[in-house]
Amino acid sequence: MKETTLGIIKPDAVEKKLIGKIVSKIENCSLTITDIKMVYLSTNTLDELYKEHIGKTFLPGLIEFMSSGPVVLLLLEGEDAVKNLRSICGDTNPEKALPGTIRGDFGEGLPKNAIHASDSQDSAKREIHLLFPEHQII
Ligand code: 3AN
Repeated sequence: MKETTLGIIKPDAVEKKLIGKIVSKIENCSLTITDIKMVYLSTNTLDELYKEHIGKTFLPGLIEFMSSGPVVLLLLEGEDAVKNLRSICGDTNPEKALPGTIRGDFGEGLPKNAIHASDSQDSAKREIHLLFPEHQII
């Protein structure tokens, strides 16, 4: 089924000039970029983005890292886009991610794992609403 999903190239990968290589991997797995922008995410926006992780010990460090530099937001479309993007990202933990995946090739550890990918259609809808408000149907 054709879906839309969201990817975020994280500050570690932006700093290491990996945007091009990551975008290439994404485009090579049949996902189409329908919008892209570089932004700084505020702690307020990150609180909302990561609200499912409230109470987890890693959340403050994750928010500090995600607000430490620019990120690249990717709006992506394609067949089974959510699953497809998660699969090219690889395991959350770069040490467990397979070679060839974005996290396997470019992740440093946690939370510096190069990319965020929505984990379901519902999450994608919520995250796109938050980060690409200009795409809402009015
Ligand atoms: P995923 O991003 O693969 O869906 P989640 O939702 O479990 O994984 O975690 C969200 C983000 O939180 C991860 N991308 C990672 O940056 C960070 N994270 C997850 N587990 C840890 C951990 N144990 N220590 C530090 N950061 C973590």
